[in-house]
Amino acid sequence: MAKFDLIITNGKVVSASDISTCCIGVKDGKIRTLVDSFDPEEMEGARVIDAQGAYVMPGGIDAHVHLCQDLKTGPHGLGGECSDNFETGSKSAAAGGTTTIITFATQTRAEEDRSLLHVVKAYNARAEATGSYVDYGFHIIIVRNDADVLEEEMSVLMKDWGISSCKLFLTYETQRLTDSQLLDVMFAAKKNSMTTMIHAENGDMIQWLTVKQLCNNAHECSEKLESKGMVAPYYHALSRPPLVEGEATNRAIALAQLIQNPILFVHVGSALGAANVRRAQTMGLPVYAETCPQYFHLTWEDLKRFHSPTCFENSKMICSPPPPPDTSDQEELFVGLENGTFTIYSSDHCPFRYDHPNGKPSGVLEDAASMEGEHHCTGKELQSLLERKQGAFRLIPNGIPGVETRLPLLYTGALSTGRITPQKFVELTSTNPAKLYGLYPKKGAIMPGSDADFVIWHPEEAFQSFKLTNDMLHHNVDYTPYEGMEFSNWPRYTILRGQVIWEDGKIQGKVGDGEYLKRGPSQLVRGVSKATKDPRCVAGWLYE
Ligand code: DUC
Ligand code: ZN
Ligand code: ZN
Repeated sequence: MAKFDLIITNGKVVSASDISTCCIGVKDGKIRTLVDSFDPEEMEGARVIDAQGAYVMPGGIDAHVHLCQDLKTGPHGLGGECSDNFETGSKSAAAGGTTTIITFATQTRAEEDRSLLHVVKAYNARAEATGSYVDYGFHIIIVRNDADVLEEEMSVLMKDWGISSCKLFLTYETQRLTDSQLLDVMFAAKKNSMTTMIHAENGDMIQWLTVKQLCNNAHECSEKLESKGMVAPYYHALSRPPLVEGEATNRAIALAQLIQNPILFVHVGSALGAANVRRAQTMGLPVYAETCPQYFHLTWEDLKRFHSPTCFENSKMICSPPPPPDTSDQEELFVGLENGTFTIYSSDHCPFRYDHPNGKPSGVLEDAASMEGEHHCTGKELQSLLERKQGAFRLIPNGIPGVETRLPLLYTGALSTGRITPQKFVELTSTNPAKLYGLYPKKGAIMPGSDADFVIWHPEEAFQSFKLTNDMLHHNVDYTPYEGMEFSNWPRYTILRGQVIWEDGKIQGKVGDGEYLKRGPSQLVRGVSKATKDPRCVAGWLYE
């Protein structure tokens, strides 16, 4: 019997701390050994991949992916249809070097969604309906604070499902929690060793800046974006200036500090948000942050790129929080990548089709006021309708695709340019997500005993940079926000538990190869510093 199933030679093997030129032996889906070289007889019967001097990294872990999810980001619970299911989304992940994704089971305020266990079972059925090309786990989004449910079900989610993280919103009419409700859920999370993920945007600030209201004498206030007719997609960014994230991060940090709850800010997109996180970390608080490619590769300028008062095209760039105003903000975010402010780098893949009635146009089509006197339409008619409706950014679902482009964008924008080291690349994209979400060292490591998940890049000197077009991607979305962007490398092989699932531009894996991952508590969170136990800041007695 062959000693190894797979051998990788001639790689620059990168961990979160080191780079070594060595060979890797894999058997039964696990890494068995790292050695200088193998004897010829040890290699008999094994598939040998010659990495040709390229980087060999642990497979990417994308801890923020939306698949098969009801995404109600608009007013009155309006939202689009998530266009990727587990099959298409995970195929796209594999083609972009990612071997593990974590997606969101989502509670709603509907009565049947009171039970989190019900929500997770229903969501799991969606995953099982197709299966996945890569391994996957779930976060849970919690939008209500029912005491009995939190008391009885959080522990079951942890124990039976290995769901060790929950996401909470400070914005969106149908999802946001008040400060007191946030404390309720955070407290339950803390008691169950679950990591709390926070979407930090101040919903009231957004609403106030955007929506026309009746002022005194029943006159409409004329100052707000919608009163001034500033409703094209570009104004989505003006409705969410960096201060919106700045206020919400500070508030969530204070709430979490009060009850000593570790938190992770998802999709941090502003220099101000990053600075608030940094300050909390310097105080010794267990505050972590995620950022995403869109905050390094898009700015307000991109939202203006096709901008005209009636142009819907920019809906392709609408995500929340929006991209930062300009490149000076991006410079500060790059510093946060290198200095540890950002713990993880995820895609926030949130796929809506552009030219589809259930995609980016869905909110406009569903909104009674917008559609008064109109008939429903598709295709070309749809575009002209949307232009007449001036885009109406409040009705456009928030989110852009990116699970496949996540690693190549970081390679091109930060590793190739020397802004981050290869080790930092691995830390942000694989090792830290594994530790933060309780998957380490099964995932996120190249060590004997770890799952044999790898992304192997092209040797740099042999790779011809190229311009991306959406038809190269595998998601079920009809656009990429990075159309035409030049890429300096792309994953050559993606390997899941010893099996090559992507090779030289072709999918080799099968849907169903991916397995569900039960996760444990965060392995990053440690004790809190003495300073943070001061009763002037912390209600430590809660735990006595
Ligand atoms: N939050 C996300 O995490 N993704 C897309 C939309 C949103 O508000
Ligand atoms: Zn969010
Ligand atoms: Zn998201």
